[in-house]
Amino acid sequence: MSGVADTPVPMEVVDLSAGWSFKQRDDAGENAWYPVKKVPSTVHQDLIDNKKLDDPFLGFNEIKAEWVGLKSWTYRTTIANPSVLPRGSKAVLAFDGLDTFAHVRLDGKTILRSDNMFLPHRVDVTEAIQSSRVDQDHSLEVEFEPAFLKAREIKDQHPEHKFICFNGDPARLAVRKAQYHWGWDWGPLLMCAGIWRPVRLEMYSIRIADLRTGVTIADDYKLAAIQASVEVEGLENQHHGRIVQVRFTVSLGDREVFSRQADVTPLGGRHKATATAHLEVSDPQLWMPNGYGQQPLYTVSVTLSTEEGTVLHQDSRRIGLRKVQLVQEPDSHGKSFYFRVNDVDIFCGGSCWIPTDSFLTNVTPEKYRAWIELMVPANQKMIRVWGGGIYENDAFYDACDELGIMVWQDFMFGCGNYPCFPAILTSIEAEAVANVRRIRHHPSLVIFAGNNEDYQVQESAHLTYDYEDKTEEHWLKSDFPARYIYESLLPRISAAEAPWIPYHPGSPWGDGKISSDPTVGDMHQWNVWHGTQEKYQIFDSLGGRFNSEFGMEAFPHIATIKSFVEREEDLYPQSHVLDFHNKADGHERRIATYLVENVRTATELEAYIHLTQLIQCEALMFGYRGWRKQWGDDRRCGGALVWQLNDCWPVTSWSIVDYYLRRKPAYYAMARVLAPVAVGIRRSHHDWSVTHAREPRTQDWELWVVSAKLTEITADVEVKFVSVQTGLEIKDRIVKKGVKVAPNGTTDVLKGQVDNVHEEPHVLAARIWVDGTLVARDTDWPQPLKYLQFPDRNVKVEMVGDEMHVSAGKPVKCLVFEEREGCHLSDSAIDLVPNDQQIIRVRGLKAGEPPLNWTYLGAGEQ
Ligand code: BMA
Repeated sequence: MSGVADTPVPMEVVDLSAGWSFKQRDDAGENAWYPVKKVPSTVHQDLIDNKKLDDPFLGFNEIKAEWVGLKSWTYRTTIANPSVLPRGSKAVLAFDGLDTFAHVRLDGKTILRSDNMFLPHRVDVTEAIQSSRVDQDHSLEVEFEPAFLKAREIKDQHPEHKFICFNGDPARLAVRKAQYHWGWDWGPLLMCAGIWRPVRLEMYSIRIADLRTGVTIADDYKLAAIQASVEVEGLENQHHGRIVQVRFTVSLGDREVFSRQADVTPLGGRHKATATAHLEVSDPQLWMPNGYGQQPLYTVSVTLSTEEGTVLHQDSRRIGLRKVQLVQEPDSHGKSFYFRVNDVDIFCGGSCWIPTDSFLTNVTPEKYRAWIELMVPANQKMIRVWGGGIYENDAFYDACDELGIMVWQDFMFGCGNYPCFPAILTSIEAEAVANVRRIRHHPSLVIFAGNNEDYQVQESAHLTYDYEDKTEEHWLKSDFPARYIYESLLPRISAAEAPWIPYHPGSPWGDGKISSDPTVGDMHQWNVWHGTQEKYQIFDSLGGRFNSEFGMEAFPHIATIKSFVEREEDLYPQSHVLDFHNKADGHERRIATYLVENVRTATELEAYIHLTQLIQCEALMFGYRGWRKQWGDDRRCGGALVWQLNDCWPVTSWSIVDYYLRRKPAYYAMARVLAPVAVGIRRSHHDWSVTHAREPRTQDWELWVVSAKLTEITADVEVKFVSVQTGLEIKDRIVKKGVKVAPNGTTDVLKGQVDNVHEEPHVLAARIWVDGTLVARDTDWPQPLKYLQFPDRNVKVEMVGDEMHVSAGKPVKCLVFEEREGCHLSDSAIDLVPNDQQIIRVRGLKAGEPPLNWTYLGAGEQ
């Protein structure tokens, strides 16, 4: 290495994404190496690209891919020798993520061994770079050992621990790697390995190692203060007494709104220093969630430069100015659990998120954006990053910031009793610090939760837990040691690194009570589908203070099914390959149960898809609609997050949008009940399938309006009573004008009775107008739907420009339009009653293309 410079020089970054090849570690010879398109990558995709592996998403190929996860793999590249590494400068290899048991060698010498996928690494390689000749390139090699086998080895080394879990091999608990790689009840077992996040070589004399931005907003919202601080590495490399200048700026778009110079103060040791600044934004433009305002994003930048103005390093964070509170206060229902943003209470209707591909490196920033964009018109406010996946990519949080989707972030522990041996605790601590630091500035991030369902595992396996025992030593020695992680380690880290983000020990967590306690904390309500398999019509009565999981499976789109079914003859609902692409315990029974309880079932595939999707639609509607109503009852329910928004491969699961981003009908049903102003109508439930159940003589019904508006609105409301058989109104409609609708709450408007003895089966059809505009509808049907007849519905769908005008002569349940590639519908999965034409806007339908197909419940009946 030659070239000596004694003035500090700007940081230089060499991207190391190209020039890689890989091989099975034990294969010898140059022929064993195959090219890698680009790093980050995963070994499965690299094998597919080289035609050494059939696409594991097709048919039964997942099984054929098993060997990949049982082998060791080596990746290599060369790094061109940098021409100049100035005196006093450093060379660092930065690995943002290695999956998982990695052994890294530079020029044949070990420079790093790592065993935590979630941990970034920085390795000082100055000596190796400096000691080489100018014309000598460097070889970089990363070898991955099979995590599946390593996990079992580590597990065996810890007989003192009870490895218990739901989903996957219990050995997964011993390894810090995305837990869903071990297979989940919606995902294949594909044990990835590889350089899954960027790698680069950095050369610098001085660097911003961390930038922290804590925002506080004055009570009157006239001023936002940003407490900004940086950690500076390499201050000792200043040459000839040159003073490094630190400058902070805040800008909005191109406009700089504040700037400040700061001094660097050494931090004890020789290598670290800090600089802090108090930055101010007057008349701040506030960041608000989707539907409540805009999402202005300010940039806080920091520049290190020499006295002469040479910029040595720059870094920035894009932030939002907002205040977030998790309101947990004693109230008439127990203890509240809801979010308040800039003093506005927000009902968090939204979704849970799983890693959106089995092969994480295939998810582009555009794809992240497309996923989050789906949530916006669907009136969703929150997404929960579930603990069995990953701390998501920056692009995910960026999209949430830009679109106003609040993020609930679990730490990466899921459905298990995690061990706490010293090495894993050290690793978890480093992982938590690194990831909290990486994502804490995102305004969308509103809560950290310690884990997913680990307290439920503890409860079901009767592991030691005494809430009153606050001695951490006892926790660590108990058979539920991870309590230490969730109640001591992680809260400490989040308080130190991101005190502005509320921390919650688990999802769910009952604050010392059982995690399913409905009076406190959040809750996962799985007694519809799993558990006691209740009827979904009573979802609202099963909720807690915040329902962070609940769901119902539905088949994906027919095109998605056809993407993995290789033989025409397997295109029937119960075929082996369709069952294989459903990983949920007892799925045949459960789908069948909910179908036979509610609808006349079918055997033809497309009809069956529609039925399962209709059931999902109904189930989620019953959940969200009822829980949103409770929001107005002293915030009895603070939010509901469906399990799950997305899929990681083509599968039948609880997702509301499938792997190829094709919406299932439930997506639309949710959007309707989460609309800013929505009307709800329902008759009381009767359980028709309990022994000797008779239809009750009468059923009460009620009509209410929910509003997310922050001021009172005046509305007109109407209810019609429409015979299912004839389509005629069986009694006088009720119209109520000038209803005062409470802001950000629920208003009860009408009540009545259905007389099952003297009245024929009929639909309660409600509509609401605000300022003369029809804003929402709801219909309530006699249950179960299977007892109803649907002949001669006389459905008409007329294309008028880019609108579909839809009407029917008799009540129609769940009219679903085809989801065609490239088309966006303003609504689907609608119910219709006579004399109430509905208009659906279609975006993306090209001229000359045939109109969209559609179907509805009982469409085939004569
Ligand atoms: C929840 C989740 C997942 C699981 C889902 C469906 O408990 O946390 O672990 O996939 O249920 O069973």
